[in-house]
Amino acid sequence: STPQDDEGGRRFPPDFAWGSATASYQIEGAVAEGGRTPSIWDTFSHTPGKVQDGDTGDVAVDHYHRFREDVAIMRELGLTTYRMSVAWPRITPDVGPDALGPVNEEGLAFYRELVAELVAAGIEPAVTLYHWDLPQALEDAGGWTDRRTAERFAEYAVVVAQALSPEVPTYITLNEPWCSAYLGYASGVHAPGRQDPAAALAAVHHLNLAHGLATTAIRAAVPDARIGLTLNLAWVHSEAGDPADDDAVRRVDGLQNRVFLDPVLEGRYPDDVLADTAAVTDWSFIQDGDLDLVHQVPDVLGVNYYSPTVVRHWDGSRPRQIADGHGLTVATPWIACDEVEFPEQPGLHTEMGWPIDARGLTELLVRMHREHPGLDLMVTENGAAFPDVLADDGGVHDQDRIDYLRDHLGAVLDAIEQGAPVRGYFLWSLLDNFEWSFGYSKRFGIVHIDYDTQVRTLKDSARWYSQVVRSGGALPHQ
Ligand code: GBH
Repeated sequence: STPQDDEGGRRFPPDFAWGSATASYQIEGAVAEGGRTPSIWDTFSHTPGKVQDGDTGDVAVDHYHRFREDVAIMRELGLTTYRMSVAWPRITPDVGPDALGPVNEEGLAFYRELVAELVAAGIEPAVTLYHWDLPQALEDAGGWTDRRTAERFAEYAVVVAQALSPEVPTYITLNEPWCSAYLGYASGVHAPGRQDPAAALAAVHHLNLAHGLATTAIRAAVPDARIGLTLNLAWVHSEAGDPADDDAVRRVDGLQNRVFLDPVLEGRYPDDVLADTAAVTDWSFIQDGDLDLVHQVPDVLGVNYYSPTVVRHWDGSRPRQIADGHGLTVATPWIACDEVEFPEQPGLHTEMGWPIDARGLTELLVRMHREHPGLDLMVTENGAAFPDVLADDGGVHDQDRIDYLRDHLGAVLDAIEQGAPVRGYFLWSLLDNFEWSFGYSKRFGIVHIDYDTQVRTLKDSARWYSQVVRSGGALPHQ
C-alpha cells in the first residue's frame, strides 16, 4: 500500500525517479553542425507535403546551443532524472550498410558536455539510442527492412554506451518500434514515408533484432549498463466487451503489443500474428537463430502511454469509423485489420484528438507485472498536447494539462498499489518541440517555447509538477 501524506492525499515510494523526456530531432536543431549528416527525418521534413506547414527540425528549439539553460530549468524544477536521445548521425556520420565508419568525436563531445551538465545538476540521465533519426545512408540501403541496419545499430550502441558510461547508467535501445515500423513503412506518415505492409513487417523483425543485438553488445562491453526497451503498448479493448469484437482486440493486441513483447521477452513470435499476416509476407527475413538473438530481456521495460485504443468488429454494413490520431494518414498502419474499426470516443480529447482515459496506464502496467513478474517498469513517456496560450500576465495557464497529469500519475499509483514495480515517470515533454508530422503546431511541453525568440516560459503545469516532485511524490487533489 502507498503511504498517505499529511493531507490524506497519496504518495509515491521514496526512491521513485521523477523526470521528463525529449528526443534529439525534436529539440536539438543544428542539423548541419558538429559533423552531423542527414537522418531520415531531415529528408522527410524537407519533402513538401509530409509535415504540417512545411516545418522541419533544422532549428527546432535550438537545444544544441541552449542545453545549459534547459538543464538549469530541470534543476529549478527539482527533477531527478532526464530521458534524452542521442542522434545516431552525430556519432557515426559516415555509416553505411556494411560498415559503421569512423566515430565523430565532435558528436560524442556534445553529449558528454550535456551529460556532465546534467550530473552537475544532480540529474541522472537515461539515454535512448534510437528515437527515429536513422542515418539517411542506411535508409538508402533499405533502412529497417535490411538486417544490416540492426547490425550497425548494435555497433553504434556500444560506441555511445562506452563513451557515456558510467555517468549514464541506463540505455534504452529503441523508442516505440511500433511507430518506426508501421508509421514509417506502412502508413507512411513518419519517415521514411514508405507505404508497403510487407516492408513494415520486415522492419518489425529487424527492430526487434536491433534491440537484441545491441543489448548483447552493450552487456559485453559495459557490464554495469542497465538496458531498457521502450514500447508504446496499447490498452486495447472494445466498448461493449462483445465477443464479436474479440478478434479485433486480438489483432490489434498482436500487432502493437505481442509482436514486440513475445520475441524480446519469450523468444517467439505470436502464431496468430504470423498467420494473420501470411498473405502479406512469409516472414522469411527471420533467419535461423534470430529468435535467440532477439530474446534479450531488458533490465527495465519502458511503457509510453497517451490514450486508450478502442476497437470494434466492422462487418461492412455501415461506413467504417477510423478515429485517426494522425490526421495525415493516407494508408493504414494496421496490417490485416480490414474488419477492425476504431470508433470515435465520447468525452475529453487532447489537442491531438486523442481521447483521455487514464485507466489504460494502470491496466498496462498491471498487465506487464502479471505477465512478466520481476520485470522492472518505468513510464518513459506520458503527457498531452493542449492549445496553450501565452497569457497577458506572461504565464501559460494550462489547467487541462495539470488535470491530465494528475489523473495519469494517480493511475501510476494505482498500478504500484497493485504490486507493479514502477520505478519512475518521465513526463513528455520538458519543452514544446517538433511534433513529427504535426510540426510545431502541437505543444506537449511543460515549458512553453516562443518559436520566434526561443524564449522559454514555465507553464503552470511545470510548477505543478515541480511541487509534486519536491514534495517527494505527494499527489495533490488539485
Ligand atoms: C510518442 O509517440 C513519441 O515517442 C514522441 O516522440 C512524441 O512526440 C510523443 O509520443 C507525442 O506524440 O491513430 O492509429 O495512428 C506517440 C505516438 C501516439 C502513435 C498515438 C500512435 C495513435 C495511433 N503514438 N498514436 S493511430
